[in-house]
Amino acid sequence: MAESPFPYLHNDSERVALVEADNTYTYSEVNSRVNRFATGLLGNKDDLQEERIAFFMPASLDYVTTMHGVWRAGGIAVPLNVASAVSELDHYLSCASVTRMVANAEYQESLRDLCASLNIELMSADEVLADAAGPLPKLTPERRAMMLFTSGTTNKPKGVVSTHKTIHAQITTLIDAWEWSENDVIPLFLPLHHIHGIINILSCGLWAGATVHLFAKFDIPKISHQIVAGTYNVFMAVPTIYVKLIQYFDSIDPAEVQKICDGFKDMRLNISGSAACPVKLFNQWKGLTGQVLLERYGMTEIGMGISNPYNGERRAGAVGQALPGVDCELFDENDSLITEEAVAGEIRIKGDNVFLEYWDNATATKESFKDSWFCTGDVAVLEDGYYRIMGRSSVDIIKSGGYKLSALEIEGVLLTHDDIEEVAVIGVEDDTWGEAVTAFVAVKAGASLEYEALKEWCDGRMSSYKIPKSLILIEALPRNAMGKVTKPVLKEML
Ligand code: MCA
Ligand code: AMP
Repeated sequence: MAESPFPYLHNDSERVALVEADNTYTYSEVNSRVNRFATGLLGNKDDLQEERIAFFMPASLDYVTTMHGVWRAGGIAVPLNVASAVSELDHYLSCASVTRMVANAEYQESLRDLCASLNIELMSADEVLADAAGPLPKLTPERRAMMLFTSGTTNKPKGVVSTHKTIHAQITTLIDAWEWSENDVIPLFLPLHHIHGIINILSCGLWAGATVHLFAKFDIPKISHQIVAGTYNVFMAVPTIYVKLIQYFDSIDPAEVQKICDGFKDMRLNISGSAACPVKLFNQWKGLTGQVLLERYGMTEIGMGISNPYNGERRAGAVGQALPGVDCELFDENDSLITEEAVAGEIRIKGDNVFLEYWDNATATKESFKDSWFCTGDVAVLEDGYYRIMGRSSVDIIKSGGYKLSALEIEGVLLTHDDIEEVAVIGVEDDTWGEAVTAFVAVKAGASLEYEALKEWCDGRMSSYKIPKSLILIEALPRNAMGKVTKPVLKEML
């Protein structure tokens, strides 16, 4: 048996844990595969001692096996974005000093050179599996368990490290708050290198003994088909997904739309998060499906912090109250606690749900805490007992379709283009993406640049969702007296 500090996977049973295409896997099948995988990873060691093991695969039995296998063997799981460009992967792998990488056969060829150059052993999940499960290490809750990469305001993404205690706190608060049970069936189509997919859906589902349907991507027709069949009772997504569903409804037969909406109507819960849910979208969804979206607020460093109530009023445009076990307060720019309602301040969070550290970056870790409060950089007000998010303190963070992007990271890549003299990237309000990445570019003397050519150039140099959605040519960037680009002026220009 595994000596895991927490029962991440529900007790061994014949209940279905995962559905992947036409295959179903019970909890006992998944558990025994995880134990064999952990045993294989260990080889002749008795504990991986926080070795960083990366994995590069879409939602699948192999993904779950790898994540839990690394945990049970005492390693740190480093799930990677399968849409990453090679240069981005290079950064993640080097930053985390990854030693082994598990990847599907289809990805291995494209990863081989990079892994060789970084001295990383590349293998498939099947190659790791031992014939039988052996003894596994006894782990304490304080052990580091997972590293996720997040874009901060600085230019390269940082590794956010959580311990088993962090993950336990992040899961259990949601199990209670959203009343997860083993009767739940949920589709999982979000990427599995972020909290939303990993904790809120996959880990909560598997902790509760629910069934999780795995999709490699957000495949609207396939998922709609299951919704019509009444397969799911819980649905969690980013606002862009609800927008895309509504756009899809406009493109199909109204009778079919009615069937899909009826499928949603019968669910016990629809959740929106990772980015602001516009009130218009909240109302549209309610009109179409009768579902009152439960909006919640979270961050890679804290898991979920604030949530509208499961039972009780779910307020449009608000994110609700602090979750049980999470301390949440607003602070002004002098670091003073705000005690009155309707005064905006930065959200700061304390609790077991808060991450341990940025990997190998003590300075960034120290700077992100004040008096042991984690400073989120998000600004909110408390109105009539409900938090409402007002925005972010940094213009250099963009939220596009639920992904947090660093404007500085994108600018850094664009500046390597031969024809670009200077560039500023901002997020512009957008009905589908929430914010759309927009690049203001001044070209070098005598040079010219077309959007399509720039987009093509970006392909392979950054993940596709970071590629600017539009290009605005400008003589010179507006700067303040200190020479710093004034991004608010660029926003005003639009
Ligand atoms: C895809 N594209 C995007 C995005 N996604 N462009 C901007 N922003 C995006 N987010 C572009 C592609 O580059 C491509 O462009 C075109 O759209 C179609 O790509 P495709 O992959 O087919 O799109 P999709 O499947 O419709 O993807 C949209 C999506 C996806 C499903 C909404 O972006 C997504 O899964 N977002 C969720 C991310 C997430 O889980 N975030 C949580 C992190 P072209 O055609 O030009 O090539 S935040 C978090 O975890 C915290 C803790 C929290 O609070 O939850
Ligand atoms: P990430 O660092 O990728 O986990 O993204 C976390 C960020 O997403 C937060 O700091 C917020 O800026 C944003 N976010 C998450 N949920 C919401 C929400 N419900 N409303 C507004 N912003 C949100």
